[in-house]
Amino acid sequence: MRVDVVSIFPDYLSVLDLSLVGKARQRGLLDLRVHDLRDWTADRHRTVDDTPFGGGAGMVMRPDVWGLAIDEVLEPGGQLVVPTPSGEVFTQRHAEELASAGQLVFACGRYEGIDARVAEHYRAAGVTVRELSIGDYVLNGGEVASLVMIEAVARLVPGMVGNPESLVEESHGAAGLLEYPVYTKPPSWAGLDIPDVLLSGHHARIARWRRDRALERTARRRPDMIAALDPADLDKHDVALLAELGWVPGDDGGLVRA
Ligand code: JD8
Repeated sequence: MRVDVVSIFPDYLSVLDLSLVGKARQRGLLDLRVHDLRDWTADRHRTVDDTPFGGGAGMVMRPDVWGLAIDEVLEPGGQLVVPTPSGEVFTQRHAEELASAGQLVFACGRYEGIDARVAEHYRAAGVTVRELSIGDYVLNGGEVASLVMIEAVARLVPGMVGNPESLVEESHGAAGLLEYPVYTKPPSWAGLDIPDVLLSGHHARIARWRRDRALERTARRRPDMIAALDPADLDKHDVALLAELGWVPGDDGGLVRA
C-alpha cells in the first residue's frame, strides 16, 4: 500500500517512523511518503493561505497550491482523504475499506481549513474523496487525524500484525463488541487477584467468561453498539445475559431496551 501525506508541518508525521508503521516501511509493506505543501508554492513567501471570501476570522488554504500538490502525488485509482471536523466520523469500517486501497493521499489542512473546491474538483474528476473526522472535538489541523487513520489502516494491511487472529477479537471488530478485560502476571497485585476461571485452563469456560464481560462492558459503555448487534450472532447465553442487562429482541429484529 502507498500512503502519501501532504502538510505544511511534515515533521509532525515523523512519528510514523516508529513502531509498527516504521517496521512496515522497512519491510516494504507500506510505501509511506510525506510531502511539504509549500514545495508547490511559487512566491518567495511560499504562501499557502489567504483571507476567506465572505469575511470571517482566520485564513483559508488556497485551492491552487493544493491542486498542484495533489495532481503530482495522486496516482490513478488513488483515494484522497481530507481530515475535517465536518466529515463523516471515522470508524473501524472506514479503516477496513481504506486498507484495500492501492494508494491513500492524506491532505492535512490548517487554519480554517482547505478551500472547499479542492474536494469538489477531485470528486468531479472521478477520484474517491473521503472527508473524515476522527471525533466530535476540534483540533488545530489534519495531521493528528491523519496519524490516527494511518495507524488504524496500516495495521490491517496483510503481514502487518504478527498474529492476524488478534485482529478478530478487538473492540469494534467483527463481533461488534468492546474488548473483554485482559490480565497478566503477577496473579495478585495491589490486593487484586485474577478471576479464577482464567487460571482454570478450561477454554470453553474462559471463552464464555470473556464474552460475558465483553457484553457487559459494551452494554454499560456503548449501548448504541448493543442496539446494532444482529440477534442472529447471539447464542442463548448471550440473549439471557443481555436480558439481565435490560436488552430484549425488538419487533424489527434488533435489540431494544426492555
Ligand atoms: C482538519 C484545520 C482547524 C477546524 C477552525 C480550528 C479531523 N476530529 C477533528 N477535529 N478537528 C479536526 C480538523 C481540524 C482542522 C483541520 C481537521 C484543518 N483545522 C480548524 C475548523 C475550525 N480550526 C478533525 N479529522
